[in-house]
Amino acid sequence: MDNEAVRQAAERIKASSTVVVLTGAGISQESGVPTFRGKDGLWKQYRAEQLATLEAFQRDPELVWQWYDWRRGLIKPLDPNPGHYALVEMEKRIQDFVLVTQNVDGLHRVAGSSNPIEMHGTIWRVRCMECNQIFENRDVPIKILPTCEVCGGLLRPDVVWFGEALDERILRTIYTSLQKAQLMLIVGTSAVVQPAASFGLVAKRTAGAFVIELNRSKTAQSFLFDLSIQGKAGELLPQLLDYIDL
Ligand code: BV8
Ligand code: ZN
Repeated sequence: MDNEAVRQAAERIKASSTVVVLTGAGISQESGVPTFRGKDGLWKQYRAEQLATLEAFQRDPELVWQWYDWRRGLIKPLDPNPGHYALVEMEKRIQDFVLVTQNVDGLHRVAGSSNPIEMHGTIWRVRCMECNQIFENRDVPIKILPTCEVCGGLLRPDVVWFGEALDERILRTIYTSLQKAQLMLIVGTSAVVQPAASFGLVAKRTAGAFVIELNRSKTAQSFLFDLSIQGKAGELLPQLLDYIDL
């Protein structure tokens, strides 16, 4: 663990009043949630990109619902880890703090983050393919195939699939916060999936933000950022907080 880099990062965060944090699957890994592209990223030999699409769902809704049911069953008993909780504390210490997550596991909300922007939706909501009604649904197991209690239509997970556009309002909120960010913290993402993978550059280019990446390993974007610290989010974030509180 590069203590000097962590201390430097903490100094920078302490000196910032507007901070944007982007998290990916890496922040939930220590809670037991499999990441997408790591060795644990497969389910029955399928990759997320093959199942998390509208085409896959229309072709075989049972298979896609089996995958989501498996993930829901896996995630439901899991708890946030010290990395999630450190971000809850960090939010209390920073005047203008925005947390954007690519994760659909809902763990930032469980940890107590006040308003996590779940840009890819959440696995705990479903949406009717017919009437677009949205419901909170935490059934584990979930009935396969689940139907809408209003119109009887087929329900889908209320998440953003590959090839689907993100919610305009959510994107606008994110870009507005990136354009005024003094500092951006990018935690546990492989920076592969767009548009999230462009956010670090947007903050740098438009707001001159100081960008810090926390990840177990280097990513393709590490060279772009002001600080890239390797380590586990569940260890680095609490350490960052300790330095901030010094
Ligand atoms: C869109 C919800 C346009 C579903 C998800 C170029 C080429 C080909 C395709 C594209 C392209 N540009 C854009 C696209 C399309 C596509 C895309 O980006 N494809 C990728 C694969 C190239 N993007 C889209 O389709 C997006 N929509 O572009 O729309 C459009 C516009 C108008 C009209 C129509 C369309 C929508 C993308 C959303 C996909 N949905 N999730 C579900 O989850 O069921 S994405 C999915 O990947 C998850 O949300 C996940 O969070 C996300 C990103 O992955 P990561 O979070 O980074 O996770 P990963 O496993 O990859 O990495 C984990 C990292 O953590 C690693 O770096 C690891 O080192 C680190 N780590 C592990 N453990 C720890 C750790 N770090 C710290 N501590 C640890 N303990
Ligand atoms: Zn309906």
